[in-house]
Amino acid sequence: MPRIYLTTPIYYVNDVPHVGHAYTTLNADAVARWHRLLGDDVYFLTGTDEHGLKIQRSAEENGLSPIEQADRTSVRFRETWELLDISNDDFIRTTEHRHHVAVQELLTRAYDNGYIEKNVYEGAYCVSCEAYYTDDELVEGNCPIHKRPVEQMSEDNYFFRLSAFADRLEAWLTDTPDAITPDGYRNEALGLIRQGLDDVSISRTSITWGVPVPWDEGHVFYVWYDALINYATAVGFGADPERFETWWPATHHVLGKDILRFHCVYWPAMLLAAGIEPLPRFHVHGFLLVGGEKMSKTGINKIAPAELVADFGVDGFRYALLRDNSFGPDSEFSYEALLGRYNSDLANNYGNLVQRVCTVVVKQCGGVGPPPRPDSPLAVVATAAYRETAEAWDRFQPAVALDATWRLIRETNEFLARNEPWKMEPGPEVDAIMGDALEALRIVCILASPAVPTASATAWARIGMDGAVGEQRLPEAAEWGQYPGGSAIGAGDPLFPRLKA
Ligand code: ME8
Repeated sequence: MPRIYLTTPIYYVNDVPHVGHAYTTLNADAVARWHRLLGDDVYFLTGTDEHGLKIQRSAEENGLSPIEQADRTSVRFRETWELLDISNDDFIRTTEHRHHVAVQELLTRAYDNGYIEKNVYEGAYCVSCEAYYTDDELVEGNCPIHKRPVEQMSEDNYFFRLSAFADRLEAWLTDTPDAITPDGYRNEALGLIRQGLDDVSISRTSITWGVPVPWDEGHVFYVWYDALINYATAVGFGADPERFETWWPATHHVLGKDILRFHCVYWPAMLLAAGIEPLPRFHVHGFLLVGGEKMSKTGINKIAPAELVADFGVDGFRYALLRDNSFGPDSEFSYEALLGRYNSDLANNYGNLVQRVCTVVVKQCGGVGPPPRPDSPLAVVATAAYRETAEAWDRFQPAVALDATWRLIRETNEFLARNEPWKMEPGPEVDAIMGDALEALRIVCILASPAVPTASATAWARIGMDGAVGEQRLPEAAEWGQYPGGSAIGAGDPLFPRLKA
């Protein structure tokens, strides 16, 4: 059975999630759901990153201990993912015992292999990034990401010999065209490697909130080198070698471009240092911008997912965010754009199709769904829509996949508008048209379910289909002609009521 292990970044618990975090998690969730439809064995992980100076300081500001801060905020992430119907199989917290074991095991292997050594570190540090910057990476003396002042730090550190891996990393990226998608980000990672890789400091003595270095008490691992290892922890690294070997070759990491350097350069090198292969695959997206600025926890432009769910519903928010913001480039986020998407694609198209089909079948076909015609003009449309949808999910392009699925919705609506079955007398002609429309709708419910799982389940039941829509198996279930005919069709409230501006 094909297998896929999908991960999101583990988010910092200094503050609650915003729409930017929801964007990453939703894209990963939709891909996970697509792979379940394919019958693949899926393991989908998300979680929270709880160590380091950033968390220690926000705890102090809130008058809490670091673990209290982590407990309170981690739960806010969990609640948000429940609200958004995220289908994760696991939720990891870096403060868990299983994670400490894995971090110590992986880094001890790298140490034993001679890739970690002690030295003094001095440099400019951004607490928001939890990262050191060289002087030429700073923008007017500020952090290039947060545009805020950096701090000068000096400490006795353990260093990871990143420089030893430059050639192997370059060979990996040139030999594996789909190692990082979209392709522009692979070029970015190659650029970073070709610029030259310095060794990096991976431990701190100035803080205690972290995983202790097992061979030198008084040092804790620096937050990034603890955090990245979560991906290995969750599939059994250091505890269950058989489980780890089952999942690791199928690893796909989903992330924003802000953390590309850590994921696509440092993490593969760490894995090689610990003797772990094959290297994972990476799917990188750009920033959601508000007024041209990155939506961020420290900015004033952050929006809570719950605010949008209140207006659009869970499925409405899921679909509009996924469809309106292509995976890869930066994307300007706007409420008006979401509203436009919701009304055009959900209220006027998907919702309207369900409503129309059910109403006409109730009125003109006695409430019983007729079977489709094998030679329906919609059959070729459905076949092409499936092919394009599947191909786009496979390339990790949810927005493109949904566009292809929605073409089948639009064409089915146009087919009905052309034939006007609502004006016909009951009889074979109207039955033929409605059988075709029901079959197209059956396929749509399956293909749309990764983005709009609840509405698709409702539509599935309304057209009289048995079982769960999420348990259908592709590609067989997308083949034309399977609508059984003879099922009772139910009418109901609009799935996506039209919203006013
Ligand atoms: O970096 N647009 O956590 P974090 C799109 N703990 N995506 C956004 C976004 C935006 N405006 N803002 C945030 C960390 N994101 C580390 C990760 S992983 C081992 C450790 C998303 O809470 C995007 O996925 O700062 C980005 O990479 C991530 O949140 C950063 O989350």
